[in-house]
Amino acid sequence: MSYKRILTIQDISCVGQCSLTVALPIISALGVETAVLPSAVLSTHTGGFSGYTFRDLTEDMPSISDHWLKEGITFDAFYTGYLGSIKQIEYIQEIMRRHASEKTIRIVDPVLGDNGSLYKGFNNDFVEAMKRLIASSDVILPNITEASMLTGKEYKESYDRSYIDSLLKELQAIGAKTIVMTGVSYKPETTGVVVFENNKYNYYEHKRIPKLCHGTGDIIASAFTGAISRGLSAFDAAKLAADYTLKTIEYTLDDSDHWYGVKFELAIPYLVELIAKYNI
Ligand code: PXL
Repeated sequence: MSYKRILTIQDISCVGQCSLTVALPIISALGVETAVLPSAVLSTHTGGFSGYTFRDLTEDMPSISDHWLKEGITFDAFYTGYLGSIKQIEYIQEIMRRHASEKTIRIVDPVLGDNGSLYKGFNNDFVEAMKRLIASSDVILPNITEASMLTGKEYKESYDRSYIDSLLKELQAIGAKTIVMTGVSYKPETTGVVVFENNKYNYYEHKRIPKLCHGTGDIIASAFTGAISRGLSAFDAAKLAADYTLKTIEYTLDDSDHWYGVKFELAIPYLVELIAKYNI
């Protein structure tokens, strides 16, 4: 059985069920060694808590990478999420060059915002820097808000296929290769994920639960990263990740106090069942 090691670069939100605290368990549960490079440490995520702390770890990155270089450490995949500074994005591009092998895939979740607005602390310069990271990646996983910010196109809540096609085209123009667009919903009862690869559009449509849940973007990107690292195609990895994410929301629905994240841990046995079906 092949065994892969990936590096994920995103923040530690100490409380809040997002970024590294979901990526590490989910990718590990899929049977992939998960090394981490924390971009920042926050007391909580920024989506609904106030007064959170924020320690930027940008300047730790070069020396961590220097040590890895001495040890000859490389990774089979990189997966970036929430990043702490523009300078950090430059360091990450260098890290991706230094610690790659020929087959390494670079997965970028361009974490910028949701529901039509940027997350707190991000601005236009940050969006521009994210575009540069996208140009040097193999797979990106934007939601519609992120796709609209990256392309400068209007954010729409209801849309048709031609709007999605125009976002995909513009993302390609900024250098995106495979695009996995999350939260694409053409009808009120369903949502799904678009996989645009080699100019081919595929859509996995599934039930939509009309509730906005924090952290689900990180959950779908983490499950996708683990599954593609195990050898699934981008479309199969996206399907597995979408099915798992839906289940994490279902486990959380009956608890209105649990507003800051989803109970993804309860659905880990289901995730393991999903990957086991592939016999890899
Ligand atoms: O889930 C994305 C995310 C990750 N990390 C931090 C965040 C958010 C979204 O709000 O605030 C710190």
